[in-house]
Amino acid sequence: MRKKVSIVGAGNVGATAAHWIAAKELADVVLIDVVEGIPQGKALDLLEAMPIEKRDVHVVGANDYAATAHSDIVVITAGIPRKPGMSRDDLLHTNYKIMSDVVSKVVAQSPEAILIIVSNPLDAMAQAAFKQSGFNRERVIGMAGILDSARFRTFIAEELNVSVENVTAFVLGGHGDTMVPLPRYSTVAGIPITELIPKDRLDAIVQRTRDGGAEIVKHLKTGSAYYAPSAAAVEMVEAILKDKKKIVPCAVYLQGEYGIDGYFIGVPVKLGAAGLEQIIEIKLTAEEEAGLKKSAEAVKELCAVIGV
Ligand code: PYR
Repeated sequence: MRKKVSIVGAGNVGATAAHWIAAKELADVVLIDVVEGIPQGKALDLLEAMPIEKRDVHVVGANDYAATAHSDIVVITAGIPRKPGMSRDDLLHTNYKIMSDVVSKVVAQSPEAILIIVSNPLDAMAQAAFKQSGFNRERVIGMAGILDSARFRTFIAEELNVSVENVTAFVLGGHGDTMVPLPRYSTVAGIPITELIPKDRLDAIVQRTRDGGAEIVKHLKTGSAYYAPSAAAVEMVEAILKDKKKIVPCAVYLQGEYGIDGYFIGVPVKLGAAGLEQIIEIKLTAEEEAGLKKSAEAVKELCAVIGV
């Protein structure tokens, strides 16, 4: 039997995630949204692309969560995106209300599922979903680090005119202005980028990575990024469904790792069939550690506002 992935939120991120999952033939997909007709229409349209793409997966849209029953993974993208001039944190109250409602409905239908949280502000929304679901931490994982490091990798590949395949990069911390790109652990064909890119250029690339989401919002004006965010979420889906044991940066609930206790923050993890299978603790310099702590403080403040 094929695996089943439900995606909550049939906006740009959700619908594009459905597209990547179907195009990669990873699982049957259920697209859910409160707006009547949108998930049904987008799902049917995507389903009708399958003969052309030669992919045997079923795609269905619905407003009722009954359609999501017994999902292996539920990707939650529901919520409002930011507009120019807004920070992700400005979405806190609205998206928290939506997240609480969504998680209770998802959990009722799929008590065994793994949740991938995409809604912003990411780390606080992951925390809210974790608390509301009552799931263990292995089954609630936030998507941010893969997206942030993909932006970092893009800019490094452009700077050096090399294949994106040659570039690995790590970005830790919260998905916000306090994220912590780690040039020391970022390489091109195994060579640390600190050996390849002069400091002033590297500083500019790091800053552009931090502002990567805002740069897209500024262009789009009416919404935020969705191709790269959805591709990042689907990399997580694929790693879990295929039990790949893949090491990627994700937001997970820390219990003392990196000196942080009781909050979601982006760190390197191993993803496999059980979801979060391991948190990888790497040595950080004092400056990097301070960056991560500062990031955790920002997440803590947001969580305090919504009481999670
Ligand atoms: C981003 O583009 O970074 C979002 O958080 C959507």
